[in-house]
Amino acid sequence: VYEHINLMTFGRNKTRNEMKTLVSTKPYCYRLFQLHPETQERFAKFKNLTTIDALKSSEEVKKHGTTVLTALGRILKQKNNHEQELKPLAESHATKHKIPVKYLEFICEIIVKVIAEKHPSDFGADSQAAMKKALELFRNDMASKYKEFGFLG
Ligand code: CLN
Repeated sequence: VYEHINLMTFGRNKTRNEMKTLVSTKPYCYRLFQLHPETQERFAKFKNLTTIDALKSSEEVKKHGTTVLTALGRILKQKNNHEQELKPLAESHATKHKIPVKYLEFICEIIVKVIAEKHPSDFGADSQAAMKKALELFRNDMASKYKEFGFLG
């Protein structure tokens, strides 16, 4: 994600590591779990984290956030030629984790909101719109692949 944002003016003068720090991964996870508790139930490994403090201090949550954002960043960098990256992700989320497309909408919305809140002057309306569009394309392709795997999400 940070690499994609980097491509879009935000953080133009920042190094990759600075961007990593800026786009810290945890707020996405606990915001998602707070707003949409049903999403947390899909994670056997996070079931014991029942308070916001437990979520905030969990190394596992941090690790998973990095896994997700790294995968998403890799996909966005393909600029829509992401068939190869997307397929295994769609397969696992459709057949193994059974994640409705609606949940993907939730997390995409939160990703844009968290970045916008944290960096209001750098991530303005244009960047937000570009990011939303990119995430929408990602989601649509995930939904099509879901169907190929027989999951109607
Ligand atoms: Fe996810 C695992 C990327 C949204 C639920 N997810 C993974 C893995 C990713 C990954 C890479 C590890 C490999 C694998 O199983 O496949 N997830 C993403 C990306 C997005 C994403 C990219 C969207 C931006 N994932 C979601 C949610 C959904 C979910 C829509 C619920 C809330 S957010 N994902 C899972 C679950 C696992 C997983 C349950 C398995 C976690 C584990 O037990 O290790």
